[in-house]
Amino acid sequence: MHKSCLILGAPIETGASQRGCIMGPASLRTAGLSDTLASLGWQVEDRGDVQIDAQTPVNDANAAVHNLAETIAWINALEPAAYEATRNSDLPIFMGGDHSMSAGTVPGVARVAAEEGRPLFVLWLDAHPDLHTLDTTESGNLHGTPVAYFTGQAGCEAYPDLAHKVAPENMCFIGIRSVDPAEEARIKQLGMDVQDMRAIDETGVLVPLRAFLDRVRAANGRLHVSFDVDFLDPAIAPAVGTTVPGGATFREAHLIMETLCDSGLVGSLDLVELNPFLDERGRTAKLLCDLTASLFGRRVLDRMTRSFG
Ligand code: Z70
Ligand code: MN
Ligand code: MN
Ligand code: MN
Repeated sequence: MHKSCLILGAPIETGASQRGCIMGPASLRTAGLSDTLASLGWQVEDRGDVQIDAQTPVNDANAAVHNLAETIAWINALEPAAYEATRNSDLPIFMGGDHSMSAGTVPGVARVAAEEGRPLFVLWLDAHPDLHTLDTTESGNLHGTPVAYFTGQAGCEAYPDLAHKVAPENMCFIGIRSVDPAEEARIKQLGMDVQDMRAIDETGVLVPLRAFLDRVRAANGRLHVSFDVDFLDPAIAPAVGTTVPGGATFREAHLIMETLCDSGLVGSLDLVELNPFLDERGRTAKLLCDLTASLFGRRVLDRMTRSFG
């Protein structure tokens, strides 16, 4: 039996500081994401882009917050879409769109996990922890808020009610190198597993990743991976509005995806923050496709072929 992958687009850009992420799903399609995964033996179906309903105007006490009504409409549309795609395929892909998308996709996946009676774990590959509440964000860019929302932090009440939270101790962040003071306070308060770039330089990516995967396996957990393009070094992935120097290398990123594949634990994937308006001849979109291929089983050499012993 071939494993199945449903693909959904979420052309949302109102959470980011710059426009352009609306073209993210189209760019990943042009780069050949579906065919790439099909060539690896997956049964792939692209269900097109999720649509949002009419928005109800809403104001937040924090005047910096902008595009809240549209973000709420996206959360309301994406939670059921992500739930259905996760129920109905082995490893759905949610193509953003900016990272506010995950305020909809992660709660949808959390509903599946709750129905299975399994805990949901989330691996957040990002330069940023996206841990602002609607009260603490200074930029008002709502792509900085999804983690605070889906872990149930006070200060996100203007967002839709949350039926299934992600436990803060079930998160792991890798690649972090831009943290605002309110986010750092939150990380300490919640005791979250945050691997900043210094930690990666000291141990390599596999030490914290394997420790996290062991925790997921021991708990019989479901694992969601949220991949922000700015996790990568801007030199290899220029198509992102918020470049931060010192990101993950090509080899670190592939090694993470290969290790995730080997674990057999990943049940859903976000690909977010791709801004094709800033890309160079499609190279960032192609790189995202190739990294996804590593997660879906592509190998330089099959390890069985290579070993002689
Ligand atoms: C900053 C803010 C952010 C993503 C940038 C940056 C947030 N902490 N998130 N790119 N994905 O504006 O709140
Ligand atoms: Mn992010
Ligand atoms: Mn980021
Ligand atoms: Mn508020």
